[in-house]
Amino acid sequence: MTEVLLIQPSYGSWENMGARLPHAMLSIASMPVKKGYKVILIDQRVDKDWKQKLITHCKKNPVCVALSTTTGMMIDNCFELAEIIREHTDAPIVWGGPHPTLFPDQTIKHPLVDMVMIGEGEFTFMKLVEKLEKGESIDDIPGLLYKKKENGEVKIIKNREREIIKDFETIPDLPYELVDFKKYYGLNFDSAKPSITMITSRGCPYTCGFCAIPVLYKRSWKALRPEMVIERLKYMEDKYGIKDFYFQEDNFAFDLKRVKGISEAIIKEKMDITWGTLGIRADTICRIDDDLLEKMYKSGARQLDVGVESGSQRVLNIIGGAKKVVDMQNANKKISKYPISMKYTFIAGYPTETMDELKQSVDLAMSMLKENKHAYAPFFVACPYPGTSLFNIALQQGLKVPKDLKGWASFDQTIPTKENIPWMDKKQFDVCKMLALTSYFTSKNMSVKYGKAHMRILLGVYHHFAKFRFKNMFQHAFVEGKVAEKMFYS
Ligand code: B12
Ligand code: SF4
Repeated sequence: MTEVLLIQPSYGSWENMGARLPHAMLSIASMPVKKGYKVILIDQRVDKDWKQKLITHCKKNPVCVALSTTTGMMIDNCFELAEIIREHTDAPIVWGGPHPTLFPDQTIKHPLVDMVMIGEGEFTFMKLVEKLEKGESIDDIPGLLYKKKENGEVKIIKNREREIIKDFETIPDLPYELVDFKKYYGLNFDSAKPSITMITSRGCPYTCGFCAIPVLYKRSWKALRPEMVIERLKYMEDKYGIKDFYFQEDNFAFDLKRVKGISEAIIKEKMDITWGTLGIRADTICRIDDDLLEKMYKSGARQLDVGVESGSQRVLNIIGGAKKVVDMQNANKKISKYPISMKYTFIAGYPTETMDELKQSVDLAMSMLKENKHAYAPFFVACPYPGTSLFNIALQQGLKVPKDLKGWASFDQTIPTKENIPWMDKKQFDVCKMLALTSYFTSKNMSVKYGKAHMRILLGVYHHFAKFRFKNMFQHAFVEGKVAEKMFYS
């Protein structure tokens, strides 16, 4: 049978910290694998021989080759891959993921793109594979853009729009056999226990101004029922010995009945696991009663990530998403009784934020860290990613928008650049960048979490200095910022 080739491109600097499972690729592979297709997944991030493998499989003339990308430097990595693919096969190169979904018409125009798939790929990619293999017309696949040759001319065809998938359980379990678990991490980079990311829900109904999720998933939310989550957890534990799970989703706890069901079932099944999640809101934590909190802890909850964003209610109101400072404080107080690692993320430099308001964020972070010894509070510089209302604000403020797909490759805020944040003056920008680095080391929990032994010692010493800088917003002679950029991003 002809192969289906999926390539997970590198993210760039993020790999310095390790790689998580390639969820997009595993997810779109799930149906073809179930139907018996020979699916090959090459992960540029973790596979040293990726290039040789890519050439070998391209030479076998696959049905198509799939690439996935967010906005930013990943696009350049896709170009590198697509050039190799072009050289060795005529198979169509299909692009998907957040960036092509936000800019389908612009993406398809690039010569290294043959097809663009908008939005969730599971069902539509399956259809595409089947039709391409049978040589059938692909003009009834919703959400697909493709190039068609007619009378020697290349035309761009845009099929009808597609709908959001309604039932999450209709997507088969991921074909984990396509990857080598040892190359990935979940909750902690150096966890003694085998640890992996898992996704049990998708989407979020809120509308925070910096977040693309409401646009990508049209404010929808869907999830696996607790029974299904447990079935999948048990499978992972039994088959692969995984003991540590990180639910990498946007709003894991949107339905508290579901969280209760999952926690109770883990306890009932006597599963010896720990878990954490990326998606839990502070107001949700405030709604959790003591009984459920106890059950969550007993079932293994050990890391919760909460988006605090700002210590100023005025700024929170501008961000949107119905967040309240008081909820952050109450949630922290409630959870501090448990040895659960809390990651509180803040955004520095949102439009109209004053230095005083930024200081309110610093003070809130410090008070939360003081109250909860299991917390850490990383700051990020506000970045106007496309698909967000923050992006529209940036446009009004004169943000220069890339004109084509190549241009978007340099729109990467892993290291924030002043040009992409037009509302900020230089002084505020420098302070925000300083906070973004020092916040990581202000809490000892964070400085000991990552890195090898010698790095930990070094970071342990730096912690005191970082805390001083952070607390006092002291940006003067910030040489370590330059060192960090060189170490991690060059
Ligand atoms: C985990 C995560 C990370 C992790 C790991 C990423 C990973 N996947 O391993 C880390 C920490 C590295 C990370 C970093 C960043 N991230 Co991030 N991340 C996420 C998060 C929360 C989950 C990603 C995931 O696993 N999704 C699950 C999979 C199944 O969904 P998916 O990738 O969208 O794929 C589906 C469809 O898009 C489609 N599809 C995808 N690819 C393809 C390909 C083909 C051929 C087809 C047919 C379909 C298809 O089908 C899939 C199944 O339905 C998402 C939010 C989200 N819910 O997706 C943000 C998100 C992707 N990140 C985002 C951002 C902004 C960043 C950073 C820039 C943050 C920063 N300031 O540094 C960096 C950039 C990294 C980079 N170079 O790309 C934005 C991207 C917005 C955009 N315009 O691109 C998102 C959407 C978050 C948001 N709230 O807006 N991120
Ligand atoms: S609650 Fe989280 S996922 Fe939902 S819109 Fe806000 S930031 Fe995005």
